[in-house]
Amino acid sequence: MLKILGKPSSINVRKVLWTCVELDISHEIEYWGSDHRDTKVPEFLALNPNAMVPVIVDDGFVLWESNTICRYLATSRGGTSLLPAHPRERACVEQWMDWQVAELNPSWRYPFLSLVRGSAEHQDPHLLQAGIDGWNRHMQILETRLQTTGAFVASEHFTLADVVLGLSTHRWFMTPMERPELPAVEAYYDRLNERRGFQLHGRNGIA
Ligand SMILES: N[C@@H](CCC(=O)N[C@@H](CS)C(=O)NCC(=O)O)C(=O)O
Repeated sequence: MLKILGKPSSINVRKVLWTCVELDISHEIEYWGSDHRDTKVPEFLALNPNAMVPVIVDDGFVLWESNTICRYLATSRGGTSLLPAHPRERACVEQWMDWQVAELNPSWRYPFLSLVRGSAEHQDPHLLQAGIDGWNRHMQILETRLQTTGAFVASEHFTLADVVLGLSTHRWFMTPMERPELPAVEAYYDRLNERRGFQLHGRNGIA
């Protein structure tokens, strides 16, 4: 059975858990990460030298990096609706997944650590405001995209891009800060709530 090492409170682990629901993949969770087992021990570092969750072990095959894991699960379990086979359709899904990890994710770091985690090192008001403005600017890019597709991020169909960006959208709504009105993002957030995986691992009260 697929083993997932991580904790359900981690946004990156939740990408994998939601993907498992979409693909109906049986799995077990081994609890690792802060508040659980320390990832900086040799046993874990042998699996992921970055000491981060999630990691999966699939019949002896070890993999880390949440977006890569989601893509692997889709390709190994026939999930072509989540990750299309057509090169251009697939590239579009991957583009938005990469945008999430490379652009959107770094933009929320300061405000998230400050306002949700209450980190003492992230309480400078100017840096906080700059962080909020940057995060909101990135969400405006998502708004414009969703206005174009009218439904989901890559196309009118739900894909892996919506797993990673749905969780990011949830974090944006859950963080206590000033947000611009983004009607297409709001409608998207409600549309995602029709999916069981999002109800279980996304919009469940955890930022
Ligand atoms: N780029 C990695 C980032 C993973 C990551 O940041 N994981 C965090 C939890 S969300 C972590 O392992 N933190 C250390 C810990 O919890 O011990 C991925 O997407 O898988």
